[in-house]
Amino acid sequence: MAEGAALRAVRGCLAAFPREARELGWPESVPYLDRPPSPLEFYREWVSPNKPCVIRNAINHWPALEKWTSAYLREVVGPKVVSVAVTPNGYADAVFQDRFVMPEERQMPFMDFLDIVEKKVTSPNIFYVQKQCSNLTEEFPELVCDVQPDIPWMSEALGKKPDAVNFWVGESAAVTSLHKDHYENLYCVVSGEKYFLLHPPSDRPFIPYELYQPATYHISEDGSFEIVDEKTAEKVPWIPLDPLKPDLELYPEYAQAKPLKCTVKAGEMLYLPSLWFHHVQQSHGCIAVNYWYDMEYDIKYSYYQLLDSLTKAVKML
Ligand SMILES: O=C(O)CCC(=O)C(=O)O
Repeated sequence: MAEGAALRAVRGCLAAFPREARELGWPESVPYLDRPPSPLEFYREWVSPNKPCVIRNAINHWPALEKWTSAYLREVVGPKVVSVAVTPNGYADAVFQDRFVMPEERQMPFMDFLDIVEKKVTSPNIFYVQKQCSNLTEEFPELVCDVQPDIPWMSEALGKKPDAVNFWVGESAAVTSLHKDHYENLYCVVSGEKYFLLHPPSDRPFIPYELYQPATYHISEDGSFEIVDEKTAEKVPWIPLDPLKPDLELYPEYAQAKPLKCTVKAGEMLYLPSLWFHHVQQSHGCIAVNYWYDMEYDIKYSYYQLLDSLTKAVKML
């Protein structure tokens, strides 16, 4: 076969693969479970087939659901200085002006952050408690007793404890741009709502990735933001596309991708499987805790790597 024909054949396979995978295995919408599963059931039905679901009645017993009012949070962690991501536009860790731009990580008393979220103080900027290195246990240990250190049926199913337990509190304008990671993610909403847009890993051929110079927002004396390059850091592969208003002229393949959308309400938990692309928004002041369990680097991971490499290779030609 001539090289051109071989390339067309590979392109055709890559274009057909997401649809075939969807027909074989992915749901049209994210299913709900009415109770937490047994470890075996969870592994068999959801983790192993890499399928998302929303689980109800799994965290009803958490004191956090009742306790985490503004008054309680102010009393318990109010004066404490914590890390808050600040951006001019709500996008922390996202592509902007041809850079991968990270937020200013501002150290501020948690109650000053709450004043901004509750609009007692006005700010033109967008604030999000979203530091992901297990910030619940590292920065908010006072709150750990109101949730669980891990999710027992998940820890048993996977035979390990979570790598990180993260605490998220944000303004409605704070957006997490489309990305994927290597965690089996149990995402629990304590108050408010989270809005997820998801793509299965098999949609990779339709999702653009580019390499970007990393940079960070720095606030200037006059309060405006400048974007400062992290000159010594390596380029970061990231998705430039906004799935809420995709530029289909630039990224025509994305027209064929079919995102799943789901709302996770207070008291519910989303199982967001490893390698799934996700874009996340929230209702104003939403509070959430999530558990990141490292994925198994098994054959599923290898197949994804192959799909990723083939997608990149055909783009180079
Ligand atoms: O809640 C968010 O804003 C983002 C969560 C997320 O991306 C993650 O846990 O991987």
